[in-house]
Amino acid sequence: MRRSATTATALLLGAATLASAQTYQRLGACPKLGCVFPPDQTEFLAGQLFDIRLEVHAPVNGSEATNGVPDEKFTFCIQNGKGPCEDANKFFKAKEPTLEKWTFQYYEDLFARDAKTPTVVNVAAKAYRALSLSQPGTYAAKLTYNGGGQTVANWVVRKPATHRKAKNVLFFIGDGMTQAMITAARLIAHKSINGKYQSLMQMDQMDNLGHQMTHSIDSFITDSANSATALYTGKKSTVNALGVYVDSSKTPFDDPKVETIAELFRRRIGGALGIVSTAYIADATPAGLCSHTRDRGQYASIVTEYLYNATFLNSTFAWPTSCQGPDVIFGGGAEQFIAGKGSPNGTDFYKAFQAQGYNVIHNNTELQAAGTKDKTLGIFSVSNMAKWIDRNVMRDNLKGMKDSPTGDGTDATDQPGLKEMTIKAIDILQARQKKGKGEGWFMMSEAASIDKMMHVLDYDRALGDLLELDDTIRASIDHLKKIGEYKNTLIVVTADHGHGFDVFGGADTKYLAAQSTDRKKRDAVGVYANSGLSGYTTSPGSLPNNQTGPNFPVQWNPRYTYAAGFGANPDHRETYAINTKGPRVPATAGTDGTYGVNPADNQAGFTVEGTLPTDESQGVHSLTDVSVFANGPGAEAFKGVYNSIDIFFKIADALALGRTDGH
Ligand SMILES: *[C@@H]1O[C@H](CO)[C@@H](O)[C@H](O)[C@H]1NC(C)=O
Ligand SMILES: *[C@@H]1O[C@H](CO)[C@@H](O)[C@H](O)[C@H]1NC(C)=O
Ligand SMILES: *[C@@H]1O[C@H](CO)[C@@H](O)[C@H](O)[C@H]1NC(C)=O
Ligand SMILES: *[C@@H]1O[C@H](CO)[C@@H](O)[C@H](O)[C@H]1NC(C)=O
Ligand SMILES: *[C@@H]1O[C@H](CO)[C@@H](O)[C@H](O)[C@H]1NC(C)=O
Ligand SMILES: CC(=O)N[C@H]1CO[C@H](CO)[C@@H](O)[C@@H]1O
Ligand SMILES: [Zn+2]
Repeated sequence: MRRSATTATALLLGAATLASAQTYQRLGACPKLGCVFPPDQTEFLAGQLFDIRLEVHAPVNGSEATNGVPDEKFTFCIQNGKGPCEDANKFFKAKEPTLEKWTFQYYEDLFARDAKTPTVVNVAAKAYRALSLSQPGTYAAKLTYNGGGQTVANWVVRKPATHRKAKNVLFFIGDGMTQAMITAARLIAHKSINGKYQSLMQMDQMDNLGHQMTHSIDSFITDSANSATALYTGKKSTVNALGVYVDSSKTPFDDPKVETIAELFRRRIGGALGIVSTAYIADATPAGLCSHTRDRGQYASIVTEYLYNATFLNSTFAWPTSCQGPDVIFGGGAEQFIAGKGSPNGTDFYKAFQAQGYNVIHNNTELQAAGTKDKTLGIFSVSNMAKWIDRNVMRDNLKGMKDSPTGDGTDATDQPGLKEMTIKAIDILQARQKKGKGEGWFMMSEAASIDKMMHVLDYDRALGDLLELDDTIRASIDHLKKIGEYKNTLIVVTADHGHGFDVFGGADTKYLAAQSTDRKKRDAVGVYANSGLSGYTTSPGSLPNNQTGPNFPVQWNPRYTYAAGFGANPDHRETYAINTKGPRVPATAGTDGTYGVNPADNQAGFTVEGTLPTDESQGVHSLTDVSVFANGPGAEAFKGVYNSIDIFFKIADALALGRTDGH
């Protein structure tokens, strides 16, 4: 999908054309020695705030070697349509930014990595902060350097919707969820007679269906951070980046920012904002709504940005927009709040939230009892929250985790599920929204462990959490109908990327366990005619609390299970039976530090050789497009095949967040 950034090919740079298809890049989205961020192909919502970063690179050695002295006298102008290219300071009424200089290193390829010969690059750079373009149209941002070399970024400001269709937006993200997983979940949770399902998933029954392409800006596989950036800002970015483009400087906080849908909703409408996730709350998918850093691992900064803003973190990088303290934050991740752990400055960050007027709660009992008047922070566990299967079917697995969100070392045995969190969040947002112009709310609700359990090849737990997401969507629709808000609410359900998971047959787990060789164990797999029928929907199983239907399996460990595989896996063993002792650990590190079969995992199974580099302990994301389902006002726009960034524009248009007066 990438196009060369310029029409006037760099005569002066001659041989310095770098293939961008390689493993390592000098700087993503900057194929030439002059870099403009936002780069070529960027699209903006009218009035959306963004920073600009300009860099001129002078490699000291390697295949693009120069004299090593970056041009500090580069110029930058903006052309609107067919008009003249106006100096950027004048165009944006900005003052001349200060020149910055730094040096970075990168490996050109795997040979250079093995030989430990990095290429060294000297950089001259400038940054403009918090600009916006309010007039729809085309723009060419032109960086001229090295005596005539040019990098051109073609930008488009889309024509915004002027009429607000949706009062509320409920945005569900099934992290890592693919159609193959939805199909598998349907198979185990919904009864079928002679090939016909007797009930369907809620996702199967949505009004509009689309597909979105999840690629990163500079690689074709994405992670949850840069796909969150695409979904929430309408801008592609780089792996690990939240609400920024990635520049080459060292600090993870000075990268050029872009305004998110949550910030726009707060700034433009002033509506109520909710963030719900079953992950630790500083994880990428929730963090992407309010954070601006190229390193998703900056957890303390991420929770600080929930409460305050990016300017609070470093006033040098002025950013006049923020989530303004969301009305609801529910999830795991107590380690970023408990004093002395990973909290900001090691302080008690629960107290910091309380000081800003938050009601702070820690378990499902408190969640159910909570009023709807106050801003509410619900942190229900250390790290990721417990999986649906362990909360509902195999509750013994909650014991001994020592993951109480209070940090007292006890077990978090009273955790709410995604459904309980989402319904309570709706009630709080509903109560806290303003009257008149500022009415309405925006909520993102994430089923995080579809992804987390697919990573560890624990397919059952991933599908359990997928079914919980489906149950949450169903319950949310019912609840919105009950409170009279269904017709006012745009509901969008999608994923941020996929995993290479699919079901290819059935397995006789009893026969498999009884065989003594790997090759004979594989005989237990039934393909085509021998795949059989779903053993999960027919009779109750032998585990406690196993009657978990409707819309869930009535048993999780039938003799005849589904046989599933993964497109990208470490060495591991398969039994095709559920892990009854809690989430799976498929591979562990050997004495040389590389990953192989975990000796304790699936001991009755056969070995499947890995397809990934041996430093990967888990499965990884895959290329597939992911589905989008939508109901409610503005939902028709979600039909068809489009890019991840279009989701941002479709939601922004349903809320009429684009403004041509620039304010
Ligand atoms: C570039 O120079 C640095 C510093 O002298 C050196 O460590 C590195 O190996 C060189 N890289 C290449 C590709 O020659
Ligand atoms: C803010 O950023 C500037 C520029 O990178 C840096 O010099 C300064 O130390 C930062 N301040 C804090 C408090 O991190
Ligand atoms: C950032 O948060 C601080 C602390 O609440 C506040 O004083 C400041 O005005 C905020 N700045 C912006 C630009 O929102
Ligand atoms: C951390 O401490 C520094 C220095 O005391 C202070 O400027 C900063 O605001 C604190 N950050 C948070 C998130 O409390
Ligand atoms: C829920 O949290 C409250 C307050 O921390 C505590 O008193 C109560 O015992 C907890 N309930 C359960 C069931 O864990
Ligand atoms: C709680 C529950 O429903 N347990 C059932 C699980 O399945 C066994 C075997 O069918 C039943 O005996 C239990 O009552
Ligand atoms: Zn993932």
